[in-house]
Amino acid sequence: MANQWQIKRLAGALGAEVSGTDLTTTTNSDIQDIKALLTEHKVLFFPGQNISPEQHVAFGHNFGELENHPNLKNPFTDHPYIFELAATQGGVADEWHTDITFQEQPSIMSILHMVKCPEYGGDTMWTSLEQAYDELSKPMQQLCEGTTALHDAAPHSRPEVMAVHPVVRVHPETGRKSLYVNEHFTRRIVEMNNTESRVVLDYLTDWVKNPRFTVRYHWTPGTIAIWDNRCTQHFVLNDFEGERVIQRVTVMGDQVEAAAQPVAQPWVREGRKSATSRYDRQMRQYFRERDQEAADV
Ligand SMILES: O=C(O)CCC(=O)C(=O)O
Repeated sequence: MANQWQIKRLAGALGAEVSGTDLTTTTNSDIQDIKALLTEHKVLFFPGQNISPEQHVAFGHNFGELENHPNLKNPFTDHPYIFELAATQGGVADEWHTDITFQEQPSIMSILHMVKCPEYGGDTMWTSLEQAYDELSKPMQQLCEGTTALHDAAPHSRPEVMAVHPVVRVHPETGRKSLYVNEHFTRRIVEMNNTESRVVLDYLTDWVKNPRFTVRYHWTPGTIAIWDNRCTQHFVLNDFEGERVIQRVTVMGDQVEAAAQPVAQPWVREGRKSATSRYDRQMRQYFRERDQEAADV
């Protein structure tokens, strides 16, 4: 790398802080360096940037096409490519998640600008889904690789917006495998019955929170964070008082590549409807719509 930036690793699993940069004046070669660093560290922090919303969006365009949030509205900033979370509006993402996995093509990366920081608290944590996968036992890895999972946008009051993704995805650049289920958006392992799915999903979504897989970042105003959304989850600590405002630019997604094909057909509940079959009905709806779309083509 030709740049004289200082790179400081922040944890064993992922995360590095980069200083000596100005993200408003990046060259093509700087962008290549940032991409390489992101592949290596999965989440990068650039303190002291203070860029305007327009400069933030212009920086984001270097990495691909941008998308606005499909479901949520901004409290303050009216810009088509900026998604804003403000604490006064209840915008605290304190459940572990990979962004917008309820879409067929979830975003590949996000660029966050910390605009207004609380005096204390409000740190964000990220976890490495590659390490989470690597440290599963072989039988558990095999079980996960042969399955897919249903995700939905219920946290945004839109449970009808759904996608099915492999439980283990492959990173298109590195070939590494990630455990791709999260407690915020993942509802059901498609090939298992509801009881089995609940136990396995609870286990996996808990497993990814293992502190050994994580990094925790304490913000200062003006810091930019960039993360690879294909192999990480994140979580905000809801332990602050006062205002916390962040703005996000989101780079559009790619098709999620499976580590293996599912070992079975979707598990469909036979017999009478039951109060316990909420996600069975949701799955049926998803597959009915998908089959209908295929028939219409
Ligand atoms: O507020 C943060 O630190 C993270 C925001 C977040 O969870 C998101 O942009 O998806």
